[in-house]
Amino acid sequence: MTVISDQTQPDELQSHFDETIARERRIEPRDWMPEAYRKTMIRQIAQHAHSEIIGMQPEGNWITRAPSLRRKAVLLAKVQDEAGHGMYLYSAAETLGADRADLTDRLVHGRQKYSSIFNYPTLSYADVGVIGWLVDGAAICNQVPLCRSSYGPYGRAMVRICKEESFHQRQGYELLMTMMRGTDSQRDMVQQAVDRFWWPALMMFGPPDDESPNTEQSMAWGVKRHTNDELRQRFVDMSVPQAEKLGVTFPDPDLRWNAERGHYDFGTPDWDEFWAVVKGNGPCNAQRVAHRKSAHDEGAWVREAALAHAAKSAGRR
Ligand code: BYC
Repeated sequence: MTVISDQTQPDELQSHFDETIARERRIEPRDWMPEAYRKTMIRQIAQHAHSEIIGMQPEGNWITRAPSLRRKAVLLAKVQDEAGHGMYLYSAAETLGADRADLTDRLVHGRQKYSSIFNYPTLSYADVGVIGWLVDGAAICNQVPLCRSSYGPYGRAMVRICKEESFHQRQGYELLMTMMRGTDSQRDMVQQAVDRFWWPALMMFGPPDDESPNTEQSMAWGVKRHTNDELRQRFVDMSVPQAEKLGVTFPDPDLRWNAERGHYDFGTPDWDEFWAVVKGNGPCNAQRVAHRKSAHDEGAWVREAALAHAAKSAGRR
């Protein structure tokens, strides 16, 4: 390995970085990295952090209407976990030189993205279960490989996040199992929620590989470990037996086992709908961003008080 010092030339720094990636070692905040790598990491980590924070809204909407004290406690804990995930991820972005206040500013002014899935409404309590099962399930499928992402702070944040997401997925599935053992109208609610969330969940993995501008470079850098289509297929294969056990169907007439491929074949998501949602024109984009902005504005006094307290404590020391 190249020994790095203040006198190291740019081409040596680049080859040290390339060697680190080739050896599957981690890039740490103190290490030199190409500007494009830094930019990609900030982009992905910030989008991920924003998704966790905006992702609190669809389910948070049901906290006051949870059907029992137990369900309410579980949902509160889950939504708080998502806030925690957002915080680790903003911290990881800060290790790359990003400023948290600036990232939030970009989010609320529509200059940075968050996951398309959170722009769909939650119309019944079954949606809470379906989000846990399918949305957290898709998130786990996407994020477990990210535990091996080449950027150290991101990979390490992912380990803890995935542990919590797997609890979230199980609570969603358990909620749905309970509803499926209930009345006909509860079973209908579950099926309707599955019908509404199945395609948006498949879109969480991003556009098809041949329309994904970032995948090739991110794979070469070890930022992403699988392509969007590979993970989407893995998710479909994993979800079909779970749906059968639950007693629901997916709204896809082309979904069937392909023995030759050893995978399920499935239909094509509506990519026009995906891009419309990503560009800000989904059913709830405006509402989600406006809510985030008002929470941020109303929390200004808390941030100011915390800063004043920190300055006073430092003065006393
Ligand atoms: N929604 O070249 P591509 C959670 C954008 S939170 C919106 O394939 P990349 C949870 C993409 O950013 C789950 N935008 O991009 C929380 C790019 O635009 P820019 C969040 C999307 O980065 C609370 C363009 O489309 N998970 O689990 O290689 C409650 C082209 O795409 C989406 C993460 O953030 C989308 N679905 O791959 C419950 C995981 N897909 O930036 C649950 C980390 C694509 O060039 N992120 N775009 O302007 C990733 O793994 C990758 O960033 C993606 C996209 C697979 C999402």
